[in-house]
Amino acid sequence: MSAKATGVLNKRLSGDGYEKLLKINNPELFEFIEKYVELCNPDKVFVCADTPADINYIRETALKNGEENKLAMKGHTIHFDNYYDQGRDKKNTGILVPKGVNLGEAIETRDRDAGLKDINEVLKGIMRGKELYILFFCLGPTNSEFSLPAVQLTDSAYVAHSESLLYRPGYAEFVRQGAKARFFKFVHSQGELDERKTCKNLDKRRIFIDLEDNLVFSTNTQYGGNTIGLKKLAMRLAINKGSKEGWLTEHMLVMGVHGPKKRVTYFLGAFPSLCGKTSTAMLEGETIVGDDIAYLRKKDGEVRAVNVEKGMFGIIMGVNSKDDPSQWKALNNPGEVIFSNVLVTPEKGLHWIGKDGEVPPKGHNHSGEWWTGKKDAEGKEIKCSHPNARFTLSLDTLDNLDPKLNDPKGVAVGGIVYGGRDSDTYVPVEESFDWQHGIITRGASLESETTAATLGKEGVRTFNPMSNLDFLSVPVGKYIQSNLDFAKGLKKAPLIFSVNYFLKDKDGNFLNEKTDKRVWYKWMELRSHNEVSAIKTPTGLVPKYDDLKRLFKEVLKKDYSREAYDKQFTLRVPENLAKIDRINKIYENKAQIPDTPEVLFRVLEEQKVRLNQAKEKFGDYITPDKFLS
Ligand code: SPV
Ligand code: MN
Repeated sequence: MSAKATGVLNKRLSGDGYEKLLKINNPELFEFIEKYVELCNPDKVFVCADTPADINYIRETALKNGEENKLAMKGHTIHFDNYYDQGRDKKNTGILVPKGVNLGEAIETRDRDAGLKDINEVLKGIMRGKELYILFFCLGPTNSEFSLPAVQLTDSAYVAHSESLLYRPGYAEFVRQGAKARFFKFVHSQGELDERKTCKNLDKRRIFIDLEDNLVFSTNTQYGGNTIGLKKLAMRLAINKGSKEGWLTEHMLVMGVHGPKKRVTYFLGAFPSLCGKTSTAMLEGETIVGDDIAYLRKKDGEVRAVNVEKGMFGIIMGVNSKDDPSQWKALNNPGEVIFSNVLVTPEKGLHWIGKDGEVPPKGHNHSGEWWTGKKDAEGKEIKCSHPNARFTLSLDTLDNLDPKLNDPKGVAVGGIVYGGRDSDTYVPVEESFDWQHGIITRGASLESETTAATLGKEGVRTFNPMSNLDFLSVPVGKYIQSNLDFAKGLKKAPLIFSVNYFLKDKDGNFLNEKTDKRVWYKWMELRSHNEVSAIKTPTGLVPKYDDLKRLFKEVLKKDYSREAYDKQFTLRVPENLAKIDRINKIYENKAQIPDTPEVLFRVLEEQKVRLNQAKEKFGDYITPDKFLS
């Protein structure tokens, strides 16, 4: 390391911070830290070496500085983000691209030189009067081919505390790897705070991703999706790295689905935010490995996957004792949980949209003091909690945790599931014909009606390939090609399915109950072992009525009627054709997506031909029995 770096850091690090850093022999790390300590100019710098005392310091500081407050239940704390900082800020998030690089307009970018100049201005002196926390983590299990070391600089004890729950500690890994370590870097500052300890200067909100330097900047925001570097910010760096090295970073849950004779088959699931991803990962009777982000690698002809994280930053809206028993238990017992943007009652209890019981008439929430009927500056009624309100906990507090969470080899993947908020097109569960058909007609064609997880209007159907569009750092076409190529050399590719939890009838009523999905996963598990047959339709392979009837009885103790099956599994030809037209148009737009693989158009065209043939024979709406040969 340079003499200058050691000199500056020796002077500026508090307590034994400098000694802790010296144990890591990595000049790049020192130079990085020195540069941003000098630029951001904090009053104090704390180095976290992952000891219980260090973690406790972060936890206590978040309380002391008011970013979190204690609740009645032991270990529970509450944090608020600014009223207008409640979701991922897509508008102010951009990949910094050097001149001449074209990622396509589907991906938000900024000119790299201009972006770096701008962010350096914003960061100048931003931590004056504050403490900077330096933290080390490992993305993926430690001691594994999947492990990626990462360092976070932040002036938010809340962000640091959240990360200590969500990620595996990495200080020891940095010490072990020394100068060899290639790591991701994150610099975050919440900027000035108001009296409620929420961000004041939202106009200076920036989330800039510099792929050249494996570095992400985030300023003047607190919402976890914008600030927790190792979450969605690291995804952009990992997608770029994996695309060069032949592995994938996906916005996917990882779960163990429990089949007959104690067999466990691992499934991955990609869903846009607020579309049932966490509730799927937490499905009753199954076990959770992860609920948000997975790395996928090929090993000995198999797809193996790990959860990048070890905790959960889950949506709390709708969590209730009946539908989500494991989450309910974790959120209603003593233990370390950070709640954000929910209602705190005068007794320091909690309430949120969809929780059991009555909504208390008053308390305080993300809007400050709150009462029933309160309206915001735009005249919109403020609910007791924000729809994107969250809870943060370590997965080991859950009673349904899968034992393979930290397995350095990851889990073997039997199936991949794609799902979105789709009220009128796809049937509740369907298998694709093969990997290519699945990647193209499920993953690459994924659409979803927008939700509160990102800022902006809700309920608009949007294109979201693999539910990963917000996090892509390579052109969409290239990313799809990497997904297509990933099956090369596999002994048996995982099966690819679509699910749709949001299908409605013509009157706008949901056709399924929340718990029905338990049956879909059991069916998929059996399919992945070839233990049930299926009906071939123009769009894929759908379950047979008798198999579902048996599974509904076994899993849910419910009688499943033929009428319900017919309604749910009717092939909706016009809606499917309209979807293909929409998707084709998106991929044909070269300004948006410059490099769509030709095979995508071919596979969609073949599906269109099959749909039109079926339409000629059976009409617009076709029950599955028509396809039984
Ligand atoms: C999501 O919105 O997909 C989340 C939460 O998982 S965030 O951290 O905001 O990305
Ligand atoms: Mn997510």
